[in-house]
Amino acid sequence: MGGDNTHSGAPQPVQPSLAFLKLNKTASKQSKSTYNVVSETMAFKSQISDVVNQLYDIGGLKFGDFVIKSGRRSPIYVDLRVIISHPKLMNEISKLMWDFASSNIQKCDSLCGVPYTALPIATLISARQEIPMLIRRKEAKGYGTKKLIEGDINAGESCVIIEDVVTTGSSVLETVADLRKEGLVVTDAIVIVDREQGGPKNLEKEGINCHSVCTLMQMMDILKASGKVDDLMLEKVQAYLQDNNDSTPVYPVTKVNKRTISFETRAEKAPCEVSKNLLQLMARKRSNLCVAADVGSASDLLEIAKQVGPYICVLKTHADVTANFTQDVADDLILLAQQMDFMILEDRKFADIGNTVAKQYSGGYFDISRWADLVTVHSLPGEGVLQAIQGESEKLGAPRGCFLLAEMSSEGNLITMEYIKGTTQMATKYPKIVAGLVCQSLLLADQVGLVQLTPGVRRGEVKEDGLGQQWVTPEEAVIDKGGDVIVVGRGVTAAKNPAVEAKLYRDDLWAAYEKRILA
Ligand code: 5IU
Repeated sequence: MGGDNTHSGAPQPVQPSLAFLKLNKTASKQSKSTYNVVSETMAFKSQISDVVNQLYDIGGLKFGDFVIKSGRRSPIYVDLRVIISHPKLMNEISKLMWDFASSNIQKCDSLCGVPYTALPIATLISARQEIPMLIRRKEAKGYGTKKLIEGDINAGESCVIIEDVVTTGSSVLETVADLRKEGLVVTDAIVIVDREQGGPKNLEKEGINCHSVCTLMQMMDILKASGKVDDLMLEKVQAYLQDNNDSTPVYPVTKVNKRTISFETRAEKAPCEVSKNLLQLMARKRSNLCVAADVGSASDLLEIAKQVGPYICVLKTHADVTANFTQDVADDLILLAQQMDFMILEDRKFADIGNTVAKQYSGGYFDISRWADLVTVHSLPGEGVLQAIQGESEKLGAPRGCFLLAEMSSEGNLITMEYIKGTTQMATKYPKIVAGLVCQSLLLADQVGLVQLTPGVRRGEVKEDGLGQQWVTPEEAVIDKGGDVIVVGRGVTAAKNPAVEAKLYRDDLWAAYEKRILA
């Protein structure tokens, strides 16, 4: 319909569809008496309360300490995937969502559920209301039509998004972006739970009205009233929301998103010479693996470097855990790095005043700036640290860079949203010396030259080390967390054959990166 304008250049009026007429019928609800509106609101309230209680009972709402999709920690986990095993509840939810939101939606020619949880919900609404459905693939097919959107697409027609949970709104925005690319008009999203972390606001900025059946705190109040959570948990969730009320979307739609851009292209745009070189190296060597060589002796360090050298883009050292780490050892490392094409990152985590950091960085026992291409730096003391590193590297005349520490992988760390925000602001102020961020979630998505270094990765069943370290899989680190360079320590160094293990990690991590840039 939309593209068939052969007779005149003027846009054709869009025909009102059956669904539109149906919606207009529901829209007339707005002229009801106040009594009806009040009783309807009360009916909704009791239905919402009933659904929330049932969701809790089937394990869709869990309390504890979780890492959610954005990579952030949360005391509550909303996992509505479980509803597919409870068709009656799923049906109730789909009905409630539609009844709750439809009167406030002007036009709906089609529905699109955000994969995967919302797909069956959208299907139920589609079948009941007789509104056609579209499906957005998470990955374009590798064969045949390579279509991202399945179903009849008529450019100019409207599509309403169906989603289970909205946090920052990034998943909805990804779907919106793909639908809009096809010429569809997307102005509304119906969601079950708003986690109150800026989602509706971010959606509004992109022209989407978010109709959420309930918020996280409303859900908490309902569960408190039924005795399913106590005051302590209520306070924990409240505190969590206060700390995580950032409204910066993780994957902004209108801006550039480095997540899906190749390392080659990002290298071209990197303002920091070291990150440019690193991104080029990664593309050339087809490796995004960094091995953390926290080993006790200089001979072990050199041996590990030799074994993993062919598979890594970066070797991460902690010179202070390696006995006999002399400048000769550093020279041997430099040689290996040149021969095998990798960079050296000393994970020193500088955290003092600039004047002291300058001395710790250049000179002293380790004379780090002489041999390490990169170092890690805490943002805690303020900009003086970056000025110190930049000043020393200028004196040196060799390309040097640092990773600013924005988030940590360890459990119970005290980093807050405010701290992360301050750190990212600092990073953008020093583009020449800051090669990237150490983080657990995609930050500064539009700063394509900034490399994201993500530690806390290990394959296997064990997810923690008993001393606070938390591990995710290689795929989670690259795809869910947006990591570019992935740090693996014991996963490689404690293996029987570090070379074999490094190769396996390299292959998995690179495959995940290739999958990510195709998404
Ligand atoms: N490291 C982390 N988490 C962090 C930061 C650094 O694990 O948040 I900042 C370092 C510590 C260690 C390596 O050198 O990364 C991870 O080693 P394992 O893969 O063995 O846990």
